[in-house]
Amino acid sequence: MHNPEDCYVCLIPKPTSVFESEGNFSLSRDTIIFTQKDNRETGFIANLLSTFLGEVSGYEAPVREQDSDKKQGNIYLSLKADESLGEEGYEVSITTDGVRLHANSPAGLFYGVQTLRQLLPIYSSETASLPAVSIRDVPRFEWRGAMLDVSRHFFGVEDVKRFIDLISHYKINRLHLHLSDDQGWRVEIKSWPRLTEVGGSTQVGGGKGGYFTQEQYKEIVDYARSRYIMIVPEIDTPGHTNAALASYAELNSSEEAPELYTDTRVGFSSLWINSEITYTFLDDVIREVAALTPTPYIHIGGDEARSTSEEDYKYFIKRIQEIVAAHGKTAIGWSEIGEAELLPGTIAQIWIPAGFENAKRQSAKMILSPANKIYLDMKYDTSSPLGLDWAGLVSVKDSYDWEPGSYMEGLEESQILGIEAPLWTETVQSMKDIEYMTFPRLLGVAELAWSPKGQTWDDYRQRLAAHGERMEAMGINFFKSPDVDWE
Ligand code: IFG
Repeated sequence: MHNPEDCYVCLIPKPTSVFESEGNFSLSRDTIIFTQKDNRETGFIANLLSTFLGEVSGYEAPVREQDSDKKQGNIYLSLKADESLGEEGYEVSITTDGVRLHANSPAGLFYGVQTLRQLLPIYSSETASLPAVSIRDVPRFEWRGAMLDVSRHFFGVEDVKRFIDLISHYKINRLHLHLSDDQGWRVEIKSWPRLTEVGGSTQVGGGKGGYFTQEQYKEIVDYARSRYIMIVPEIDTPGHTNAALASYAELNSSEEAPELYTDTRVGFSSLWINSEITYTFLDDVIREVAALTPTPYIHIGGDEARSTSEEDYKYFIKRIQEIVAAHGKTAIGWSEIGEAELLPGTIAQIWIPAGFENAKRQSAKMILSPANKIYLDMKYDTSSPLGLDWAGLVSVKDSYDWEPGSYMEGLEESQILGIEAPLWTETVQSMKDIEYMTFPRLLGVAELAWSPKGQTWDDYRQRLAAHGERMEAMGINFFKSPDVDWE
């Protein structure tokens, strides 16, 4: 059993700096949380902290608005902070008589509260307390992402919200939703209703599939935003499009709609590159998705377009970037888009080497998702009951023990926005399956994305060992990897 008092040694992601001092701050019925006046965001965050305190002390500290700095309580959330903390950093000081959390923005306060949560005991106790430490914490990368493929197997709003809650505990700030593929179209497009009526009606294995209505999609976006997670919608093109092609005959050069597809091959589908209806279709889709997603990015896929000629692919990628820009968004695409001319600002998500050199030559910003390191659908080992292994087996150690800043040959760290761990769901059918493949590998991704360069596997694996109990307490169905001496 890990001694909760020492929990500052088990924080994940590891903070920039931690200074321990004597004693601790005991929670009591007198504990009061003070927050900013008239600020809905900090009010939400203060209430989240109150909930976390309630989980371990049995009573939820009241939240009051700070009407002056005179000493009135013992937990303070303040938006007055050192500018060197940037947009997402925070400082927290815990002493025997109180907690002071400072950040320049609500996001920083949110991350500070997640750290406080990990400093609290795992289980409730009358003598719940926080260790006296002072922490200064600033993220290394701005893009700290996870991806959930809701196309191969569909996952509803409640599963996505749980996934958002769980990844938010580790300061992940991007959730890329893979909303369309050969096997399913998962977001309602009002101008092309058959995309979901037909294209959303099945999934891998032939099950009933499903889709998000626009209301449900907006509910997910709002839920993520209140946890400082940006939703990044992906409409995969020009390949991985069988669900759309099966929904509208006119989208096909043969003028015939193919059958719905419920197996797991890739690379056999392509939009009709040389027909204007394709661009009218995409303009409608991107207009509606952009209107539903108040975040700067739209992911257009671009991967495995094996049924699109090289010339058609380059022409297509140029046009779809123009459509995305016309709707005021920045395009993101998988590695291969580097083979086409990229608009300034377009981001390449590197999963395999294809396209990387040309994307680098065009000075594109990159998100690193190396399949042999952080594809969460890769088996942990030969005994994994789920997952694939085309990129190799990816143990907990493999997914942690690499250095993003120097992983890609000749890529400057300044060109790297950050990293993102995709979970493809060909073999993943339930929330329990999602948790099994995602945890604990995502904790290592979160640390690589947030913590200062130079952490070591030996130090991390000890902190991770203490998190087994914490993940169990959260009901997470995580893989008890033999790489870790779980406590
Ligand atoms: N590659 C495909 C995914 C998925 C994956 C499974 C990318 C960008 C293999 N494209 O990864 O659709 O099938 O590991």
